[in-house]
Amino acid sequence: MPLSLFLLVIGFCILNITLALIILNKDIETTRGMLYPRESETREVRALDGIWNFVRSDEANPTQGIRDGWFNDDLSKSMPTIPMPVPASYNDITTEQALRDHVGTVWYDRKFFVPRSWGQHQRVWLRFGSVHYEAFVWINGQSAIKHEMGHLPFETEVTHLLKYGAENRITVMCDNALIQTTVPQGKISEVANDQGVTIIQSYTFDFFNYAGIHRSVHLYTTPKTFIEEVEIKTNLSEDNSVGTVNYSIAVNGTAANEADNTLYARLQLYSREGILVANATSDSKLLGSLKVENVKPWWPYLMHPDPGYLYELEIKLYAAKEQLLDVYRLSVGLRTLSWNNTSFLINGKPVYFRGFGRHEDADVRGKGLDNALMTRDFNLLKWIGANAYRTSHYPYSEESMQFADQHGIMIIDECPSVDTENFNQVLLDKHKSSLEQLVHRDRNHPSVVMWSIANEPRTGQLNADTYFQFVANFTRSLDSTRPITAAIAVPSKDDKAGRHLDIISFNRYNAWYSNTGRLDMVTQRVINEATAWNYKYDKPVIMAEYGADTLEGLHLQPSYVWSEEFQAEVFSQHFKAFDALRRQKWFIGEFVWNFADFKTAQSYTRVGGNKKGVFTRARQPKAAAHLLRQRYFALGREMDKCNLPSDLFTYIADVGSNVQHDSSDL
Ligand code: GCB
Repeated sequence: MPLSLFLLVIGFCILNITLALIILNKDIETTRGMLYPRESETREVRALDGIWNFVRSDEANPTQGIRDGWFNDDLSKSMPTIPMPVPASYNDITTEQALRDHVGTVWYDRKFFVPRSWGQHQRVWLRFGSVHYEAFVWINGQSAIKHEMGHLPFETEVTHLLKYGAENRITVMCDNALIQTTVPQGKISEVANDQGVTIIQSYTFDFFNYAGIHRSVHLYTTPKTFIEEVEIKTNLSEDNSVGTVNYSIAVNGTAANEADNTLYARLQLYSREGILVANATSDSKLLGSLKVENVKPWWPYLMHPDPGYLYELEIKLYAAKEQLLDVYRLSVGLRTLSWNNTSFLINGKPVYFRGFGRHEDADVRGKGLDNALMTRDFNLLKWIGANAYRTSHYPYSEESMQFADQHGIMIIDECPSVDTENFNQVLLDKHKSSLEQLVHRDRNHPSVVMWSIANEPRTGQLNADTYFQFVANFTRSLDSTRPITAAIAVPSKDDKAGRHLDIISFNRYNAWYSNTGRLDMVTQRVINEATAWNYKYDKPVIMAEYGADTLEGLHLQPSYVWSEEFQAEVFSQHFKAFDALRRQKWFIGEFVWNFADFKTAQSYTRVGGNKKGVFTRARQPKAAAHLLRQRYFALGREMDKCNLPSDLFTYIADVGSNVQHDSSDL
């Protein structure tokens, strides 16, 4: 190569590296408050869920409602409204394609009464469980709060905006547009159609961009000076017999600003049976710890006969002279997490994850919180013997996190970064903010055992290294008690992010996206890829996604892609690989894609959505569910000596011990 060309190449490389370094690790705004709304002696909670009024804006004129001040009066005075349930995604509620595929802003409003009593000696807060993607909120025509980012809660004080003993109006504008600097990213373009031009939202992620007020809206009261934040960290003695609950409390209110140390907290910890097991009085910094003798640790499902054991922590905030200000209660599970380059341990015991990637998704309600569906899903998780799931590809409802705590289901808690590419400063700041909001919301859940900082980011790109170094280290600075992972799909040789993670997760679809239909090209490839990841980074490895689209009711023998037989056989070929890998201690988990069928954008590769579910969208098992159930319980039996359900194997024939299928086979 001539010298001038060589210098040019070197110059180009330096320029690229410099550009990569231009991403700065800036400080971001931190969340305050946001404790889950709970009633107590000092607090009242009221849900504003129900049927709201709804308007879809003109796509070509998304800011019309702001310019025309639709929030100043009832929406129905500005535009014809339709009824819209809250919580729910709005997309599938009507029969109109225009609403299903709408891009841009929509409006909601409703009226509500605030009791006269709320106007005295207390403060009132408005809290949204989540609105996707961006929300603007007015109370009685006055701006209350604005929040960007789906799947995460936000709240504001509305004491001064409310009319007490009178009717009030809440108005919400929600914008679902995703661009290159939103999390997740998308693209908006104008495309010619038969009527002229239309606006198209495109995105690379594989789930429908459901939007609207997805989770509950609450009004709640607090005293003037109140418990604003609680952070819990737990520990166990080496023999798991003595537990410690370290707490730190933050207070909001005038009394907190007085530098006279008059505030303190009394904490009481109750067992599940309601017996007081520990108590403490905080110092004036509202920090301290509780010691629990003969502790019952929090264990994952099937790892212990009494999984998901939770204590109740009662926190009472006092001012001088024993004046009780506020009471807040929360569930606490005591457990330890540790990890090294071969394993992940809970309470000192190595964990093998057997679970799912999931979605919050259902017919009609989309991503709207639905308690019936959530309860059914947890029953199915337990029926199938899973001990974990990843909240692919965004934070799930707070109610489901509480369920996971109670049932001992381990959560890999994922932020909304999916298919991230074109790394830039604005994106980095928002990505970090999504993790800050997530860690703040979920840090006290014993079920959360790992943070997932992204799904399938384009980690082969040049500045992925710097970008993920910042994201991973930032997450670690927020919580050093849990390991960090990301689900990666680039080949291990191209990846630049893994070195910043604690645990490597990879997604791969052998016999589906590669070598379609070839069941003989699965097992060795999975072994090779997992081994390559471990070899490159010397860290524990999880297969975070594998699977095959399966049309319920399609049966083909010999098995053929899309049939129920094929899904079962793809799983089985993976099981062989997982068992070979399990003998290498660093392989620590298998997650099927997906728990249930779910809706996606329209595509010729998707028949009514992604059909890789082990359960149908109506939450009924496909054939592979029964196979997976036998494996998950077999693993639980082998590793943790769990009991097997009596209906795990169906009676076949009394023809002697050679063909007997029961627990003695496992
Ligand atoms: C993936 C993605 C997931 C998709 C899945 C699929 O790798 O992480 O979001 O749904 O593949 O089925 O294509």
